[in-house]
Amino acid sequence: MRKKAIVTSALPYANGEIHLGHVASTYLPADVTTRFLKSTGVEAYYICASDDFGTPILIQAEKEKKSTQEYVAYWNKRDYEDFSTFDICFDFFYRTSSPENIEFVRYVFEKLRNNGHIYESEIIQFYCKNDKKFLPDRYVVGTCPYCKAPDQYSDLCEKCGRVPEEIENPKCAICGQSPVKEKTTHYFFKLKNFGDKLTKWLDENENLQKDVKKYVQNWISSGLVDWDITRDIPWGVPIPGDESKVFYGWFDNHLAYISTAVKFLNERGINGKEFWNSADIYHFIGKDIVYHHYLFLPAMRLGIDEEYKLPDFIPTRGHLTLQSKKISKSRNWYIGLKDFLSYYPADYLRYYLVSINPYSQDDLNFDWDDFATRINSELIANLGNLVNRALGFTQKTFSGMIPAPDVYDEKDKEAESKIKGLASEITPLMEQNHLDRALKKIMEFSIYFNQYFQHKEPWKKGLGTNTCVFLSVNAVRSISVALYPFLPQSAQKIWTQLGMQGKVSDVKWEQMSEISIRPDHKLGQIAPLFARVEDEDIKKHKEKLGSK
Ligand code: B3M
Ligand code: ZN
Repeated sequence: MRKKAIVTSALPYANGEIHLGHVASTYLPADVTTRFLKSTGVEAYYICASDDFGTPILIQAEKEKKSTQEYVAYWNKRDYEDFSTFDICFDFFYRTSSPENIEFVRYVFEKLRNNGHIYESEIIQFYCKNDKKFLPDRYVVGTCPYCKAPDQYSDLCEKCGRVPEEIENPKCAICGQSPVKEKTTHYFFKLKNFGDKLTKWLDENENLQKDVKKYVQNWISSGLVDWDITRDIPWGVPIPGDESKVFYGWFDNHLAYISTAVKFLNERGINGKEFWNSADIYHFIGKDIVYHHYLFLPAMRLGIDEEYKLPDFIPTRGHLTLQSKKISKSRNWYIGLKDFLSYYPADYLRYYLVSINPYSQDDLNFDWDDFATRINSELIANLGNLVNRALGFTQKTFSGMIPAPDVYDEKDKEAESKIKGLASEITPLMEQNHLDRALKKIMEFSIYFNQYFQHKEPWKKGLGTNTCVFLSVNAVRSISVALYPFLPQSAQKIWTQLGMQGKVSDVKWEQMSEISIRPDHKLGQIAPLFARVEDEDIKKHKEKLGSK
């Protein structure tokens, strides 16, 4: 691992509100990882932007009779607010329609063209005579030529994850009529040029998930198709020399990872390009955009002579289902992030979504009852209980002053070694992206100390009481440090209740394994950390789903 890192999450389309499906697979894991990296002393920056271009946005802005600029500005602001409420802490959140990105995209295009990776070709495009428009991408629906799934957009099959070369049985998405075909000149990116280099990159990069690699390699060996990067629409990055046309959104959006990071860094007096090339690059994504991030993105970076290095990590996770059904906005089968956070604290959702989210392609399921059970029986009955018990007992019995420990018996020695070993137990899991397992370890640590406290029976005030209190309070401190990347607000509350100075976010990760609360330290003000999730409320939330 390098001492610098740039972390990105798939850029949200500036086209509708952020819901639980978005945050589970990309934003939350990326936020936890960045907080972790920072606390280990890595100079890490979490960079994101709204994805402003593309046909769906143009269609929606037209429907709402707004200018595209106005439309995307609204969602850029709203997304950022919602993310902030969820404690997703970007170092910089910008937009793909920024002047910096537009300039960079055009620069990359020119360089690719000079390097011989671009050619022009006259193609036949769907055209709707009724709407008098060319119909790229989402303007056309039809059957996927590969897996035969019906009702797929012409730019991505949601069933098999491939980008169809030509959709079957096409219909205009605006009016439903069958389109005709018209000639137009487009630019193509020679993806075919990159098969061998991509294979080599995939083979050599040990950090990429094996199962994802495997199916990407299958795509490569079954033959890559050159990529049409032009759109005959008025909303996008204008193509140099042919300004009536724009680039396809997937040509420009991932370049905003670079242009946004570089702008941010340069403005802080850091050389953005140098930083990028000496940092670990992480792109967190959901599995529906593997094709774009494992083929288009690296091929384009290879095509500009790796002027900006390829990603080191592309953590890829599955989709969230809701009550075991596919999320759908039109059927009101979704939960907006903003709504959710008006019912429960951010940390409840962070806890739940990390817990159910393995580092794999498996889909994960949000279930209201399971959410309630986990919050009540894990977060509250285990962790909240330990904090309250250890600190409450110290408050009551020692007026909040930590007593000096007496001699250690076997149990105490074991407890002490649990604290000292905590960091080395969790760190590898964090580094390997197994955030769910790392969180589970913290919860096991808390279970252990609940049992330890129970076993020592300090309320009997016998010999060993002081040691029990001393170690238990230090264990609570360890939990606060370890929990910080996952539940930043709760971690800080614990920190403050412990009477510690400053912010837990400034404490180094490794220090979770120190026993640094000394005798005579005074605790802060104690209060319950969490409130129960009530059954009646859960019932109401469930009833809301699917109703209009
Ligand atoms: N805007 C969102 C998606 O397809 C898309 C991601 C862009 S990442 C460069 O999930
Ligand atoms: Zn039409």
